[in-house]
Amino acid sequence: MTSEPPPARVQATDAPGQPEPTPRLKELYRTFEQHSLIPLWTEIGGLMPPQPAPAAVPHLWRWAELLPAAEESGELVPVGRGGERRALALANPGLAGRPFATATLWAAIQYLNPGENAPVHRHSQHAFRFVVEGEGVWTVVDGDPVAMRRGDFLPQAGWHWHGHHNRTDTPMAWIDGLDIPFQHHIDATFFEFGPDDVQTRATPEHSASERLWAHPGLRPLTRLRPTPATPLLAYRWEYTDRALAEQLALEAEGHAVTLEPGHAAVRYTNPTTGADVMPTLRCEFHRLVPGTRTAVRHEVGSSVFQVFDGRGEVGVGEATWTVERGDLFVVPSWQPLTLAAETGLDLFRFSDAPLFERLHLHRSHQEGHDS
Ligand code: GTQ
Ligand code: FE2
Repeated sequence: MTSEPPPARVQATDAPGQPEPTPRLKELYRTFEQHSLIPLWTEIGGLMPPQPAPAAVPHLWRWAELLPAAEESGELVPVGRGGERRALALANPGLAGRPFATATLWAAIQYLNPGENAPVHRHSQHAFRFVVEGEGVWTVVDGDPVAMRRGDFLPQAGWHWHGHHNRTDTPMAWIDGLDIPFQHHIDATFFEFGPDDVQTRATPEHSASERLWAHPGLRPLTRLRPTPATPLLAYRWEYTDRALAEQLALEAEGHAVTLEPGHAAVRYTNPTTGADVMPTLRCEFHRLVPGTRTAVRHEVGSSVFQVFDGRGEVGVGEATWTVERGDLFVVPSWQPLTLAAETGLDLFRFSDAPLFERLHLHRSHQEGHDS
């Protein structure tokens, strides 16, 4: 699923079982081209590989390089109507210069200077923000201002108006995740400009969405109908951190509650369904205790990880990297993944898994097990 030009036609003699490249056959191939026809027999290896063969490659972007690039953009590039956002997309080197982290996922670092506003717009793409450091920006979703701080996860489902404003005297950076490449490839994209300024400059501690929805196990009787995306606009670090700490504490007390020994994990969910926060994006948080190494896993679909805290070693496909706070890496489809914690290691993860599950295309494999 990329928009690259098609590869040059394989010559008749390149693939096994091909006919002799006689002048007559060459003439036939020219006829195919003239009539916009392509034979399956020259294409089948690329189109129907025995297992996923993603064009996207395993890749790491270091926070120590991303943040200065965003800061310099903050000095040189204004933010406003048209360009919409001062966001730098992670462009997978396997994806032909497109601003796509994987075949389906967009990941970017976004940056706002003190007093700046990112104008209001809405789009069919599902989005979220995740904050690895800093605070001071409010993202205003359908008029509801939502504070952004370290560790917070802020989903923004498609077709809701949103703008961002920095109300403090320090710049702020965060990461955006969206399903832009997916919606681009399937031609499902809609976009609309809103007012040039943000809808409100209010800076409440808690958004209306949190006041209505952020009470575990409790649901307003006026909101019993399931919605395809979460109505809760902020999942605060305080709760994520506590949920992970309690899993590990329970494990230490002998309860089998972790994903594997020393590996606690939670998924952000839609409180109206218990399913993923948005129809196209799965978002999770993982915590490894020092010295933990995960089993090697393969999964259909792709993921982006950001290191929230700690140091560790990551293996994706053939690549291994030492990672630290803020670093981002991608796991293309079916590439083996293993995570090893040097110190305690906290990782935010997002993926396109809901698409594959919905279409019954999901598969995973853990080396040593089947699932
Ligand atoms: O903040 O609204 O990184 O619309 C890409 C597209 C951020 C946003 C991105 C967007 C936004
Ligand atoms: Fe947006």
